[in-house]
Amino acid sequence: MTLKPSVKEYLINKIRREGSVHLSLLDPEDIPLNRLPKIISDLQEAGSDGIMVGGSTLVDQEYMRSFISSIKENTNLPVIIFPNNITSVVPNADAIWFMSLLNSTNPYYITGAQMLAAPLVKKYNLEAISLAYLIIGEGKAVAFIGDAKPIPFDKPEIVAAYALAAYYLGMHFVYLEAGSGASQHVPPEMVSIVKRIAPKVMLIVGGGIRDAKTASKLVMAGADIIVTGTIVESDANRLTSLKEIVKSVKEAGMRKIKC
Ligand code: 1GP
Repeated sequence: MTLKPSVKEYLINKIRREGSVHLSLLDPEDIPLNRLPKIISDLQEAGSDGIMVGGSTLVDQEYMRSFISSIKENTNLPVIIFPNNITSVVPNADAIWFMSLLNSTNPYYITGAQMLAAPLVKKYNLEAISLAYLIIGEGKAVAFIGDAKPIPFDKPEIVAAYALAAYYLGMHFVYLEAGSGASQHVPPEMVSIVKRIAPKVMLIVGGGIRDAKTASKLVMAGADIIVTGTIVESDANRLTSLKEIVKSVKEAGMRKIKC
C-alpha cells in the first residue's frame, strides 16, 4: 500500500521537483456556491497546484464547511484552510495553515487564536502546517483585522529578520502578504533579500499579483509558492490570466532549478 503524502510533503516535493508552486485562494465571502464548479474547473485546467480557502472577514463556520465540501466534490487538489480566526477551523479540509501573524500588535493573532484552535485541529485530525504570516506594504483588510503593523516595502531587512526568526522558531513556511487586491505586490527585491538571509525558508508570496511577468519575477527572486486570489475570483479572462500566471510560475521554477 502506498501512503498518500501529506499536503506539506506534496508542496515541498513539488517545489523540489518543479522549482515553484501555484496556489489559488478562494474567499467564501466573495463566491456563491453555484460559481464554484466553473472556477474549480478553470483553475485545474490552468494547472494550479492547490486551493487555499479563507478571507479576512469570514465568520460563518457552516458556510466555510459547505464551501469546502463543494470544492472537494469538484477536484482532488489539496484544500488548505487559510484561517482568519478560530471560526475558520472546519473538519473537511486536507490541511490548515497553522499560522501566526508575527507582525501583529495584538497577542491574540500571534498565539491566542492558535491556543483556542489547536484542540479543534486535533479533534478534526487536520494536518497543521506551521506558517509565519507577515503583512507588508498597504496590508489591506487583513492588516486592519489582524491589528498588524505592516512592514514598509522599502524595509526588506525587517522582513528578512522576521523570516529568520520564524525559521529559528521552527516555522519553515513564511508568507509575505501584501493584502488581497493590493495595488502593489511584494517587490521582487524584497523577496530576494529575504531568501538570501533566510535561504531555508519556504517563501510564499501573495497579494496584488495579477500578471505572468510579475509572478515570474517573484519566483526568480526566490518565491517558492505564488498565491493568487482576486484573479481566480474574477470572471473576466480568468482562465486565460490564470493559465499565463501558472505557466510563468512553472517556467520560472524550472529556470531557477537549473541555475
Ligand atoms: C491574499 O495573497 C492573497 O491573501 C491573494 O491576493 O487577491 O490580490 O491575489 P490577491
